[in-house]
Amino acid sequence: MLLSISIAGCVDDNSISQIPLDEVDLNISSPESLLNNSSIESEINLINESQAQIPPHYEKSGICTYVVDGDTLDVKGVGRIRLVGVNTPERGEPGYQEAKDFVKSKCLGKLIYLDIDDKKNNDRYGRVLAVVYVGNTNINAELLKKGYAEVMYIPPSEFNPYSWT
Ligand SMILES: [Ca+2]
Ligand SMILES: [Ca+2]
Repeated sequence: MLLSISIAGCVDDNSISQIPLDEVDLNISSPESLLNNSSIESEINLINESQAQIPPHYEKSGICTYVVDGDTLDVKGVGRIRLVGVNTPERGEPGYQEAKDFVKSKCLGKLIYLDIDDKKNNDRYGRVLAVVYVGNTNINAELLKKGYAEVMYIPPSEFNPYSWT
């Protein structure tokens, strides 16, 4: 009795205390159970990772349903978003397609988190000014870092895009 209690304590699983001692031994040494344990572990890691992939701060979220160009996209339930602090080339300008393709690959069909500019929620076209996150990746900053966009800093703004590069 004492022995079985101490083993249950080692394994750190109360349900095991119900299993006879020789069965516990068998399970631990069986390669199959090792395999199962590691797959459970990797599943837990996946869950932990996906829970960690959330931006430090955001006000709204939704699925990106359409990418207009490198700095403008639509989010279901929110509307048209203008990525704040950056500017990508307009249609017909060099780099337009590359910037758009990059944002499409990162955002289209994905769950997007929006950190909306607290100092100025909308631009003059009624688009929502925001930093777009996929997981905890700041897409506005990625556009700058990868050379798809230039800084377009229009104060007042909650964000300083110069701090992203
Ligand atoms: Ca633009
Ligand atoms: Ca905000």
